[in-house]
Amino acid sequence: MTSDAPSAASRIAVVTGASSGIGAATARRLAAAGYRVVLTARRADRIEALAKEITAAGHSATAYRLDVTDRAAVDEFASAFRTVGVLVNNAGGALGLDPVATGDPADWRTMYETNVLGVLHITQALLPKLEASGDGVVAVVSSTAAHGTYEGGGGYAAAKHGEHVLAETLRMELLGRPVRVVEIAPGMVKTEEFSLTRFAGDAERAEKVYEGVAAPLTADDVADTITWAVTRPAHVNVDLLVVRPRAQTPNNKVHREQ
Ligand code: 8X3
Repeated sequence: MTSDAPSAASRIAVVTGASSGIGAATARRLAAAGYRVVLTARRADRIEALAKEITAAGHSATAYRLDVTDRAAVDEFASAFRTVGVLVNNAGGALGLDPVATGDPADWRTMYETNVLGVLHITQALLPKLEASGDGVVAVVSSTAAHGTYEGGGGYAAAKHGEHVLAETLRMELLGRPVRVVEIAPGMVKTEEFSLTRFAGDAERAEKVYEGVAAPLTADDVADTITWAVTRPAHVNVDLLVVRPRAQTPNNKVHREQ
């Protein structure tokens, strides 16, 4: 590392959506890298258990129940900090796989609220604390759906495109200030909940998404790229990192073994 690399030790990393999947894996990795990790999610029992696990492993973690779509709660959460080193905007997700012609507007609204407004709320609330750290990093976990679309993906891709634009714009607006904005755009990641949530708990349909795919990305694969990106020296901004499994190429094509 070069001399302008701040040490992770004693720096705070806030992770949203830390109750499972990419968020939980990222919390584990950032804690192992020396950050004092603050886990946030709506499900308190999950993040409390994870904080215990991380602490038992000799690292630092605390849990704070938070719904990022609740602005008042986000502002109260942010008021507890003087400085924050890293914010990982991971909370979000997909609902449904319906064509534009029949998609449920309520699903579209929820996806916009979680994937865009949730990121906006907590990023706005923590921005002064990130700047005060002298080298803040805002990581935005978007998706390959932030950079292209596919049949049935209209609502999710629209929200993820919005999240991408938020990150891109914020980076421009922060030029000259000590805050980096990093976007990680994962493709197919097999987590315990992403597809299950998308298909309202239909396990069979969720499993079919990954059928025959030898090795979709894991949550930890993505956590590894996030951790790498945010731990670069302070003058290095990884603007956008697109990560997919080898079995997936752009245009939503997936290799499935027979
Ligand atoms: C997940 C990528 O292709 O399932 O963010 O929408 S995709």
